[in-house]
Amino acid sequence: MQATEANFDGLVGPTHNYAGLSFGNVASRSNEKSTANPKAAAKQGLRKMKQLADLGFHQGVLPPLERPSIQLLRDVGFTGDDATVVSRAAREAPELLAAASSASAMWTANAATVSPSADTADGRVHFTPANLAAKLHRAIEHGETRRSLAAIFADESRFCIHHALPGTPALGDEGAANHTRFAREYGEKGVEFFVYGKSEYGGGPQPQRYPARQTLEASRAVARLHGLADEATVFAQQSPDVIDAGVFHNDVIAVGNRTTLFCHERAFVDQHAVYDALRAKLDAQGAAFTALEVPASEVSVEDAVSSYLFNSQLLSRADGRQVLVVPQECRENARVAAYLDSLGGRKTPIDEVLVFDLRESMKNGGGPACLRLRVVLNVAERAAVNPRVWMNDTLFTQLDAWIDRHYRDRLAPADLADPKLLGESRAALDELTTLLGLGSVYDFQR
Ligand code: SUG
Repeated sequence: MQATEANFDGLVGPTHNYAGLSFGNVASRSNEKSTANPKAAAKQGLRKMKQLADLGFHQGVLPPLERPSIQLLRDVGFTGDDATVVSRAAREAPELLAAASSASAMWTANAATVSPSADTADGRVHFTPANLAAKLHRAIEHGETRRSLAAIFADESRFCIHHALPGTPALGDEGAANHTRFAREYGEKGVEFFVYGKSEYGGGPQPQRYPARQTLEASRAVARLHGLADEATVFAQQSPDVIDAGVFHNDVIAVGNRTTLFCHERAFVDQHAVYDALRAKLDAQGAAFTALEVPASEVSVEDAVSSYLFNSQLLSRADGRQVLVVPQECRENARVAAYLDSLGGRKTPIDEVLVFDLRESMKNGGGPACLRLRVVLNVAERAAVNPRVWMNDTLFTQLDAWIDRHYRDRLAPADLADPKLLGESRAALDELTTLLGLGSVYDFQR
């Protein structure tokens, strides 16, 4: 059946800030305590959505979560009315208030792993919200994420939204950031590629400096839940050295689309065996796999981490040409810019490069690919999605004005103690649920 890929970007929430919460994510740590601009962040993300929608791509929006999370603060023992909870947390445990206030749900590549209906045993699109167990500020996302997904993909005859895996280190799951789906055509049966940082029970190499957030055991669990066939899955380990160099998710070192894998030469353990496995399984589906590998002699792992070259979106236009969507940091790194400029002269599957300013998100380690969740949908499934979340001229104008009404243009870590932020954020989200037709997805609305 005819299908296309839709990208659902996370709308940046009103509490976007730099709290340095992600050890192992170089940008997050190096920008800790700098002052953020939530308004600019939300507009940068919105402009990417609009421009891609204008180019003819199916583009949806996922809402921010309720932050600060009063639920988290109550769960760790703060009591009183909501304003008292925030002010006590600010005084007694500012690090917990920072975790409760993170707008990290904007990186929807970590919202869930998604398998298209052509791949699953029951013919539905399967979603498993990621438990994000590695970091407190992210481990509190999945329950609310599941509610938003259920409000958007509500038709249970077409969509199956699982619960997150148990949130424990053995089953650490970071969602689609470590998952790529290959297929000749989106609507045909494909091969799902799961990349893990370590195996909890199977031994093998592990990073020494920074944590591996995704386990093989979690990846296998998601494949089982989604009813994926063994002959249509490949599991590969990320190189521990690159995790130690700041590649905290596979989507910082590799991106795939249809039959193309674009990656660094040091992305995986036993990289050529990984290509062989993908090639063989795609070949069995009648699809020809291509790896476009970037050598360290042209772009080092450090260049990849600072520029986010591979945290790009590789998108197929209707005419089959592939577009690479990169952050502007790629133009600011001379070697990466030279590599991108050379693409035209080489025979590669990338036909065009589009550059976006996503500076506010990038400073927390979130590039174009982090900001989007890919959902392959056939025509009937697309028609079953909550229609209000599709990006178009009207929604763009409404959201742009909504941001102007509700967002601050400065947010420093000390401002998280400001009790007014909670009310501002709730007012914004309350209006947003009406705009997007989401019903009462937030705790404060129930
Ligand atoms: O989980 N940064 C996020 C970035 C996620 C990027 N996603 C993908 N690669 N798909 C993270 O490390 C930083 C928040 C702070 O420090 O304030 C943060 O959570």
